[in-house]
Amino acid sequence: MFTHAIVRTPGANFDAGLTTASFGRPLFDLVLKQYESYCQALVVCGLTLTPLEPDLRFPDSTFVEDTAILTPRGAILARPGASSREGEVEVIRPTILNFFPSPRTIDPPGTLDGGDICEAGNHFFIGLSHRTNEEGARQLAAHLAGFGYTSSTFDIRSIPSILHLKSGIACINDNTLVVMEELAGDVQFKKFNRIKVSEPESYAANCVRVNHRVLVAEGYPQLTADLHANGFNPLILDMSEFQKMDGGLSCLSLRF
Ligand code: CIR
Repeated sequence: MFTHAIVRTPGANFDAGLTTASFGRPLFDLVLKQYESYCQALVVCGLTLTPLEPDLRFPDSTFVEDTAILTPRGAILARPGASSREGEVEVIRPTILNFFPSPRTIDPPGTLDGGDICEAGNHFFIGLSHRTNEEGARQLAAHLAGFGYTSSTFDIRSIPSILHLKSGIACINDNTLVVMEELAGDVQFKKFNRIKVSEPESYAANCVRVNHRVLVAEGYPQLTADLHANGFNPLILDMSEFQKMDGGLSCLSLRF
């Protein structure tokens, strides 16, 4: 069970962040409205929020997930692979220290975005992406091993439609993955119950289990129905403005 989440309000220059999407510019009023609904949803799921102020130096800094990996046994500060985001870790460090007094770090030349790390019980899948390199993955695997967790890497560099591993996969209980079709057949995922997400709904694969609910993006009826059919309780949120900046549900919070 999670009890807390760290979130950061989007800044007025949110639309200056990185993106590969071609859905147009985000509408800032709607960004804030969707962010508020997201925060309310976390509260409905039983979490106490630590809300951080917008930081205009870092337009992508509302995507706090990329700055750290928080586990029940300890934290690791990430080292984002995009140079415009590197400074976000120093900014969030004091907040993480309030909850995790001695976080491990990812050091140069390692790079690692939290969005590439998928926790599946005591095992972690580490995505190798255009943000997370082999050295970052190696350092994280060593830290996780020190905490008593296992890990394995999964290379997504040849899959242009996803930025991070968790853009295409979510673990919603120890035994169940929501996974986009392109990844679903991989041998690493075969021992899990897999709820497959077809190509037209692939954005929705970035869903998040938060205690008794699964947060799911609005507009993806097949995945929503499949979650119900598998005994999960989806909570639907409009994510249109975050999708314009390559963001999804998991990236907007650090949950622990
Ligand atoms: C970026 O490109 O870094 C941001 N615009 C989006 C980050 C999304 N983060 C995530 O999926 N964990």
